[in-house]
Amino acid sequence: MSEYSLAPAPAVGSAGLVRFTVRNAGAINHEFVVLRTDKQAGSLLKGGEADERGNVGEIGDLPPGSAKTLALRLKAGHYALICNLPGHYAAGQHSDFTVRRATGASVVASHRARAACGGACDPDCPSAVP
Ligand SMILES: [Cu+2]
Repeated sequence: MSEYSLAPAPAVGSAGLVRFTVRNAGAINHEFVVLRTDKQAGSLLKGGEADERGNVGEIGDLPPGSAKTLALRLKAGHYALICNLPGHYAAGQHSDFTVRRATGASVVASHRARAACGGACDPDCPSAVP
């Protein structure tokens, strides 16, 4: 992120543990908020700030030049990544982020160790499928 911009690379992740390493390349403080929402990241304005409904995690004030990592267990779906410091969201500091349903061998492997969960470990756990 930089002044009033936020650009995740890649903009797509897989369900499960998603690690965001957020670097503030700007000259002023920013923050990083992850919202699970069906709305587009640019359609959350409520008054002067973004509506933070669906907040699943955040990094508070991130000083210029610093980086922090936020690890979140995310379900498949659409997310908005925003900075909601006063005026920043309205200035365009937001981005869409998609989490795809995890599929294939990696999921099977990660869930094999807890095969007895019956799907209780995670909504996307293949064990939940009859
Ligand atoms: Cu900001």
